[in-house]
Amino acid sequence: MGAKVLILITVTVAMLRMVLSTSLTVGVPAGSWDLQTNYTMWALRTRFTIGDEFQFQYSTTVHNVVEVRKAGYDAYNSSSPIAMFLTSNDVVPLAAIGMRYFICGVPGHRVAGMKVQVNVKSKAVWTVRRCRGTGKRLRCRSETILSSAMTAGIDQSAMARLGLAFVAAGLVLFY
Ligand SMILES: [Cu+2]
Repeated sequence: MGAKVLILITVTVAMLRMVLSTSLTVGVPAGSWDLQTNYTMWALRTRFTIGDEFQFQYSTTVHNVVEVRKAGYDAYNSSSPIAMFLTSNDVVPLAAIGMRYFICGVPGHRVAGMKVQVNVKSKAVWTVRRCRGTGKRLRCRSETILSSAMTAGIDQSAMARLGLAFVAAGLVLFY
């Protein structure tokens, strides 16, 4: 009994971790990491939540990705970068709350618009708990609703209504 409950909870937590982090391909769906995409518009349409990750996809013969501080971003200066990415399929975890600044390090490209600044925010998750029954037969169900599902290109109805059952939680408490 105890083992089953533990397994169920472990699986649920694993699912929750998968669901809560979103991989955001920079520029998608309207564009990519290129000279045409308007990253100001892209950033406005996208929510950046701690635990998400960026994917920069581009051709290495044409572009790269440089993470800089605000001063470097404002001055279009990539001379003292925080990090450089050159693989053409770079994954950048958004592991902390706060502003992040990325530019293309190829001369002329950042001036032409290849720059994006994002504000990474904390997760906003509501948990609704409903219980049925009384005493030892009390069964509770928690529904987790994400507010960080408003990312471009993601089916909101599928993401926002993600409910995860914790039916086992009640049994753990009362047996
Ligand atoms: Cu470039």
